[in-house]
Amino acid sequence: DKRIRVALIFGGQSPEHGVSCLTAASVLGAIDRDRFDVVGVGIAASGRWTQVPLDVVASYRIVEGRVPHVAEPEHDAVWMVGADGCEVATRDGERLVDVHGVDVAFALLHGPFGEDGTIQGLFEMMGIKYVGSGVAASAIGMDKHHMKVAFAAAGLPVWPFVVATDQRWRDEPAAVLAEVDTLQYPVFVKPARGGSSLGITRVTDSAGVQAAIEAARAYDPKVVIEQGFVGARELECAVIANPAATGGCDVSAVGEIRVHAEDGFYDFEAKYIADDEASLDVPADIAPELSRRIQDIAAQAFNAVGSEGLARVDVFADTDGEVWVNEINTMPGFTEISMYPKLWEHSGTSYPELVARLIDLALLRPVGLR
Ligand code: G1L
Repeated sequence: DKRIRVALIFGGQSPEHGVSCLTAASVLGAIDRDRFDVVGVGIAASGRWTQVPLDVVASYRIVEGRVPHVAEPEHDAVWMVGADGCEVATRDGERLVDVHGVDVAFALLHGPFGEDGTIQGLFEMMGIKYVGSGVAASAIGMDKHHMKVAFAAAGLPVWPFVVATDQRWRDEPAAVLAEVDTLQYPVFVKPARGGSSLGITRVTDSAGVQAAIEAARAYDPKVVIEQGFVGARELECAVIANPAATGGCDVSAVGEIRVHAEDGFYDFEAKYIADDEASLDVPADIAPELSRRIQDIAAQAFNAVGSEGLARVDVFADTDGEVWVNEINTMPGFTEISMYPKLWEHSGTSYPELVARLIDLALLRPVGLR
């Protein structure tokens, strides 16, 4: 068997465990099995790793509104064997299954306290190539504070925000609240490293800020408070690395998000699970110059955080066509119906092509220092 062995890793200890399983089923359905030999590696809610048969991965779907999950293993744990026989053993394994000679890992995981660059670090130590961003860019992409710092340092336009670190919130909450008051309301109070919309509150006046910060702190001790953008258009652009291209990446057509959630922002369900297309307009109905400006900002944002492989960049535009970068997602929703694949589909790259190209990009990268 000369095929390239791909470990498809999914589940995990994050609120997006089920989404990750659905994504694994999507990727498995699109991967070229003549070229790639896939091994399913599930991380159960307990954190235990287990090999999952591919027919089980293929069967993951929403049943009566419930997302799938990785079944808790009874005995299994997975050893992954990387370059030069580097191994990783995971928790509580009694009977260990060997997953030998993984050439490339495709980890469909993210979340606040686990996969924020950490699994990429594991791959680095094992000498396994992997799809997507490296340790630093993955961590920066999970942290709205560090992300904005990287954007600002690269000279990109960033909309006003305030950071409430744990230390500062405990030392001088009044100073934080005063700083938030320099923003215009409404503001959005968010856990800095939340991978989803959990813990986010829209606040319309200063009276509500403290409670919203406390609510966000239930998810992450670091909180960012972003000035709301009344009347802004929310536009998105997908980026994929292309070592041969000027700037090192290709950009997709620009899409526009139309908010239809009742509470006025794009919620968890709409973002990851909704199967209607009402949320995305591709291509966005915007002037060609605005589209080019957004694509240019997307490519710069990709490089500002040092992303590799892929990223989705979200921006705000006002009625005069001025653009601010809102955020980068180095692990964007990646089912066939997610924004990232949809943006590429409208730009002429199919979902199976995307999957193959991402794995090929991972294989191109050297193992070790980059
Ligand atoms: F590996 C990639 F390609 F970099 C990658 C990793 C993770 C792409 C997309 C994702 N996305 C997800 O894992 C998720 C949004 C489904 C979170 Cl659970």
